[in-house]
Amino acid sequence: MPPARRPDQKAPGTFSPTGVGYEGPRTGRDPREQSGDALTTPNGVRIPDSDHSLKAGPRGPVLLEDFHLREKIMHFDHERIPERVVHARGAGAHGVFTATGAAAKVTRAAVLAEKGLQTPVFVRFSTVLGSRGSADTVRDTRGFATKFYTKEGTWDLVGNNMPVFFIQDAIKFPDIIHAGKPHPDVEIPQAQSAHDTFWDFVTLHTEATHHTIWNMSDRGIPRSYRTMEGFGVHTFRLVDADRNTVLVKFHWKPRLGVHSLTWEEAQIAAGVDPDFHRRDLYEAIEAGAFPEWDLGIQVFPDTPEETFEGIDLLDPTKIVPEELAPVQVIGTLVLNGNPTNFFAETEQVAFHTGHLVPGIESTNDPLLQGRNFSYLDTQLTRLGGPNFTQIPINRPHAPVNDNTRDGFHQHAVHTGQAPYTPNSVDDGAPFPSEWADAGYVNVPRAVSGEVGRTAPASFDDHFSQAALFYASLTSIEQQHIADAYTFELGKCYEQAIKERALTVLARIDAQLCTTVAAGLGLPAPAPEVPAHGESPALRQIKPTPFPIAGRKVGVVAGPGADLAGIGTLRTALEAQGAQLLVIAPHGGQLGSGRTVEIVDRTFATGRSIEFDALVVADGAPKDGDFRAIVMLQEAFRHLKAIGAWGDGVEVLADAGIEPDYPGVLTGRNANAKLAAGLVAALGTHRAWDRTPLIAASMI
Ligand code: HDE
Repeated sequence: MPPARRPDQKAPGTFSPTGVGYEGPRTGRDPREQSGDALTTPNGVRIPDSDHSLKAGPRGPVLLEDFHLREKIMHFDHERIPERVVHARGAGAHGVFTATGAAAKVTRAAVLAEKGLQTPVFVRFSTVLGSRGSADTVRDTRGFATKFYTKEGTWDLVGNNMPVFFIQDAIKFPDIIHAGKPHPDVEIPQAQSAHDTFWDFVTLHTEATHHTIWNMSDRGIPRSYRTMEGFGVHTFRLVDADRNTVLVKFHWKPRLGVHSLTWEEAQIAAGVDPDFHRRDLYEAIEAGAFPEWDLGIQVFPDTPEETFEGIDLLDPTKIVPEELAPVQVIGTLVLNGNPTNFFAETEQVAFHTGHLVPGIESTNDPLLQGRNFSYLDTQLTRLGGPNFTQIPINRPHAPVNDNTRDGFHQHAVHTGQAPYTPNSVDDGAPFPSEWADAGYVNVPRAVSGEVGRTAPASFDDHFSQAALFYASLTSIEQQHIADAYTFELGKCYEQAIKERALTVLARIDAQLCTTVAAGLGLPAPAPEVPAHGESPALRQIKPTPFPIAGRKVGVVAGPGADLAGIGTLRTALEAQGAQLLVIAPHGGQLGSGRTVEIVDRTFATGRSIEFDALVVADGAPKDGDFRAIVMLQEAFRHLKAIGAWGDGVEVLADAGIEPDYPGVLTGRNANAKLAAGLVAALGTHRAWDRTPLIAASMI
């Protein structure tokens, strides 16, 4: 028996660069950060010249004894670490999570239960398939991973922007990812699902059907990270102080609403601005338009069957419609800080589904159980060893006294002699906690069953919820899905894969199958759609207007433009947190004296994809510059609000846009009425009633 704890007992101190109680990279000062004015070597030796290598005479040769040259190049040679095997492309932000206290009924986790408690967080958004340098706006699932630095240890909620996954068992993860990644012989295509191997797999392995239709929907091409929902996907178990349990699903609901790009916009952005989402997040935070989400839970009784209304809660290919189990808000996330250094924070952050705090537990979802293994394992290769929790962005904000020792990149200088328990040498420290303070103490549950590579029978239903999803959407969203399947399957070469994909669509919706078959020039198989419900909550297009903070309006102007009118519009938009950018034929400024407008974009640097609305100013050039015309036509085709005042309507006419078309706002002056119309139009995201016009014309 180790000796009892003495009142003066101290645990062996854990030294780390910032030590226990570290408050995060934005507030803490790491003594090992760069300091002093002088340029030095990594060892702190001041150097007079880092521009020329040490040579025998000005024409060389370079001498081997130039240790500064070798040190500098050696470090550079090793600047890269392996990119994430999935979710390599991402963007991160700091923020704060505030609990409403509503979760106190179901969990003892302070981060969720303690009313008003503020917990620092770091969030990383990502695509899945592309490499680190790939474009943001490709059609793909998006990662939505949140690290909560709670006072009870770190909790990671590693979710996606879609509530279901391609597979029901972690053992299939390498298969789906190998199928989705570029073909191994040529490494083409980058960051795309529109190729044979992806469609080969998802049509053979039909449990992928539900996730695949989410990818083919507008959710696969978000407008912004700020306008994405997030989902924990799996069912988790929450435990209260009396050890009562419930099962829950986590939802992040964006305050700005859920919005997407159009497919053409996404494709243009991938070329014109591959950093579209990364830039949007950064700029919104810099502008003070802090993105916000409510965190909600769907709560289910923790029954032995682990089902709710017949839906298997352990099947990650299934949702529980919000109409059956409403999402109850338990807190709010605000992202209010950009990273200081991309590599140190966004690249090195390491999430893990097994990072759970007291009051939040895993379930037997076989996908989650596999993830609980994978996320630790992957960091060994990616971050070079087992000490990655000592990297600043990964450090817990709770005291750490873990008895782990040594290993690659060990930063701690541990004191004491007995990193084991029980011990008497260090007087027994550190000490195990009581249940009330501790994590990883599962509520007792009976487990039994025959060993076997099996799955529940309910996991065989692969189509009913894909059918439910499609049936729940508006006709505009449904058309986008048909367009996406037609495009993606049209990019496949193997006829057999296209035909097999149609047999899958025949089990989702007859009209969808017929439309895609027509696009591919193939016969549509007979429909076999299973019984399914509907969940209108899944729609993105909703009648209620959304806040417009962070939206951008471009005003096409020129040397003779009505600058006072531009000022009026800017004031109205900025009052709502939106931004006005002036677009002109050349850079510099417009006007003179006290009435001056700085040109934000020129006809050369501006493209329609950057703007949520375009307005032509009175006095804008009427020279038919094709770049201005293309910009307006694209925005019009993408259902964006279009406006003009004064003789700006002539420029619209050159682009084939008439004042009476839906979503077109014109007026004699840039007055309050035009501004209010613009604000209202931005709040609906797009002029959806223009859809039939666009479908019928080739503008
Ligand atoms: Fe991941 N996933 N995943 N995943 N995942 C990774 O971990 C894995 C799954 C998700 O911004 C990797 O640190 C397996 C579902 C996000 O750093 C890796 C399985 C969901 C991120 C890994 C899944 C996710 C990852 C790669 C099947 C949504 C990015 C680098 C059992 C709920 C986190 C890393 C970040 C990253 C494995 C399935 C979300 C290899 C084995 C389901 C958001 O560990």
